[in-house]
Amino acid sequence: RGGLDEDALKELIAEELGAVRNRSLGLTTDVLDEADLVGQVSPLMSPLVWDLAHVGNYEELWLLRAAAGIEPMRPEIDGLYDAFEHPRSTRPSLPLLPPAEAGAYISTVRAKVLDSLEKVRFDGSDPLTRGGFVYGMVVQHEHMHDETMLATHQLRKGAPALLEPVGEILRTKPAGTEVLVEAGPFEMGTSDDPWAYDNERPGHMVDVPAYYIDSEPVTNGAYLAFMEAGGYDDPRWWDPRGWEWRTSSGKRAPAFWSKDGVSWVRRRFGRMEAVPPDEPVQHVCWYEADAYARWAGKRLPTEAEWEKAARWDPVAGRSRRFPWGDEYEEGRANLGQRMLRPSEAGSYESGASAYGVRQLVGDVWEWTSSDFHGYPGFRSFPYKEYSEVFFGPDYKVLKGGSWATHPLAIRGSFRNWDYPIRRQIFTGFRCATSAEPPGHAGGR
Ligand code: AVJ
Ligand code: FE
Repeated sequence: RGGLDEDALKELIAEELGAVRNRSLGLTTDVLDEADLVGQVSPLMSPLVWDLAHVGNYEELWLLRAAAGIEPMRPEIDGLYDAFEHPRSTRPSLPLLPPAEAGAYISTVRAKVLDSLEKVRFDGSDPLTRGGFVYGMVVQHEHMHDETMLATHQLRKGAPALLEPVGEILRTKPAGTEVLVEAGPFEMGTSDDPWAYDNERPGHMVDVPAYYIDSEPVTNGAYLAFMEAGGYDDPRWWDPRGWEWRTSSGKRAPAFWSKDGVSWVRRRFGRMEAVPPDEPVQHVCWYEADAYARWAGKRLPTEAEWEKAARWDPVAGRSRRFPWGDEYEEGRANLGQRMLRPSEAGSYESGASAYGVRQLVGDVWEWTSSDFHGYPGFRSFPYKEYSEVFFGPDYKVLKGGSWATHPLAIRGSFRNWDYPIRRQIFTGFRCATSAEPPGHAGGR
């Protein structure tokens, strides 16, 4: 992106559009039959054929109509694929394009996009097209929906549809240590990342008191200790709304876990397996993460604490794009659906942040204690419905991306958000504690 001339950037965009489309097809029409594509596995998720046509419709709205000034192809279907007009639970009853028609529609859109790409100027005064921003937005959007489609696959019952790639970078140190981040300011968010979303902007200095943060995500084994200590039965550990969720839902384990005799097993993409103790726990909601942290004598990190541990380089006095530096590098994080699971906690030494904290990017999204709000000076761009309409106390911020997140759709400044009861996403957490202020008797 930065440093590329316009032609090279357009070539990269065309390549990435092709790559993300291959990924989308590999999660839909390449691997599932018509019934699986139009069916709904949960009221929380869209039928996969909705996601497929929706990414094409979004691409038509932004890259054909807005960026290239091309007339609407099928304005009569816009409403069907407007996420605000129709909540997920209602989508299977809509007159959606059947899979073959959806496939034809999105590939026609794509052909017109590639055709118009050379005519769109990236150096004009319009911030939508400047630096190729809107193309980056559309590539990221399709990758985000691919991760959502993976969550749909995970919820789906029946024979496995996805092949699991092999090859894993294993941990080089045991989990369970924490790192001190000294008090002081750091730059949160960004003002110059060309494909950053509005909610990541503007970059601004935030002063953070000293704290300790876990050097890896909380593992299944550690979470199991909380379960075995009666954590799900003790209201002391739970936020009052969390206790309400706990008792009304009847949940007593992460999603997809069940007991097989005396041991815990999980269903993962249609296969049953023992719960691996050293893997980061995933499919826990914010209330479960919050309760675990309190039981452990800790708390969830704030969004600022998470981001400082991930991005701040105290020697250079600047924030990095990724924990290890400014460029994405293969092998430093478990991203992009290389596997269908997180790597063991303690892996990716080469992906550690300046503070020595591992797996902040990749493996599992991480719950933070923070509500989703705009930064000081926030300006919605290019549309309010991407993030601004979600600001407020209802959503908690998630950071870092998961094994299912594509590298182009994640960076240290990226902000995700969801309701505190949600468990179908690929989310875990790590804990933090406040460090004693200097002069405080006792210390740690
Ligand atoms: C940023 C993941 C919360 O999936 O609801 C997709 C992304 N925005 N289409 C979502 C999004 C529009 C969004 N999240
Ligand atoms: Fe969308």
